[in-house]
This record gives sequence, C-alpha cells and structure tokens, in this order.
Amino acid sequence: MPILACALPSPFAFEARTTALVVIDMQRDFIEPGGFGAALGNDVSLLNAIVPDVARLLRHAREHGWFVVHTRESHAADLSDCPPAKRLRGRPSARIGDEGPMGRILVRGEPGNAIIDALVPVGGELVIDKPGKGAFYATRLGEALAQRGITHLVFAGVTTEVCVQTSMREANDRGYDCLLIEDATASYFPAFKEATLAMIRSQGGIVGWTASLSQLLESETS
Ligand code: TIU
Repeated sequence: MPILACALPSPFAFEARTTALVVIDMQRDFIEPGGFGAALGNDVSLLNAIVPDVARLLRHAREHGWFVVHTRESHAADLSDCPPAKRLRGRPSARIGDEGPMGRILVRGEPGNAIIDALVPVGGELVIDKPGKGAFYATRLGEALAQRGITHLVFAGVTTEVCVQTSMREANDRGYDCLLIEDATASYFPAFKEATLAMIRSQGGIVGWTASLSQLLESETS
C-alpha cells in the first residue's frame, strides 16, 4: 500500500483500486483568454502554469489503474440549471450564457466549456458536468464512486479556493479520505491558494491532506 509519509498534516495511505483522481474544471473557460474566468476580470495565465503537473498526475493515475474523474462547470443551453443568483452576481464583462470568443460562456457543449486539449479524458474515465461549484451537488458522482468502492480521492484542478475546495469539503462530509496535490491546483489569487492549503490540513486535517506531486510520485515507486 503506497504511503505518502510527508503528506500534511500526517502520512496518507491509500490503495490504487479504491482511489480516484478527481480533476476539477481544467476547462478552456477558466484557463484560456475569452472564457468565464477572464470575464470575471482574472489573469488566466496563473492557471495555465499548472497544466504540465496536472498532466503528469493524470499519467501517473492512469499508469497505476486509479479510477479517473474529470469535472466541468457547465450549464444547460436554456440556463435552467443556472440560478439567477449565480448569473447576475457581480459585474463581469460577459455573463454565463452570453456569446464570447469561444462560444457561450460556461454553457455545455460550447468550445470554451471543453477540457483543455492537454488533459483530454480518455475512454473509461468519467466526465461529470456540474452546475455548481461542488462536484457532488446535482451530479451522479457520489453514486459512481460508491458503485466502484472508492474510498480515497486525490484532487487537482482549478480554482483551489472555489471549485476544488468546495468539492473536497463535499467529499470529506461524505466520508472520503481526500488528498490535494499542491502543485496540481491553482487560483487566480496565489494567497487564496496558500490559505486554502493551510485550512485543509489545519486542526489535524479537518478537510483532508495535502502533498506535492513529487512526494506522490516517489510514494508509488518505493
Ligand atoms: N471564479 C473562480 O475562481 N472559480 C470558478 O468560478 N469556478 C471554479 O473554480 N471551477
């Protein structure tokens, strides 16, 4: 059984057959100019920087036979699953459902809503479309993990303090042991990323564990 001895706040042990990698929202809408993240006024280049590490993590999960899940934050074309409270929040340059350079912002099936080419899902992997920030809310993720006997979740993706943290907290409340890979997650606000990592592992791991990608890669080869 692999053990990440250096995980924080304590060693993290897991087995490949009961572990899933959950890659949160590595979509053009958040990572490329012209999408939802940019419409909110963010510098999307900060998110692009983690793509090589997320790709390495994905390769590792595939090689070791973990179940792999990808999520996409997305809404139906008629926006019936997008509450006005979400659509009308703030003063973005374009709102959810508006036409942008990559199609309609955050709408399922539009070019901008796709997972970036470098991290495209392969056969046998689960793709979850989620209307909220959390991966469990209004999705079939819980049932899919239960069906496979998954008990441990390894998280990556964007943004650390929004969809990653929300999903990890939802998973923690559902009884999963959760590990966040520090270099495979990013925020538009680096200070928020650091604060989130600290929150997760505080109080004895109140939300879960964190570890670097190299610590994970070493744990599997030793
Ligand atoms: N705005 C922001 O930081 N994030 C989101 O809206 N969604 C995700 O985190 N995926």
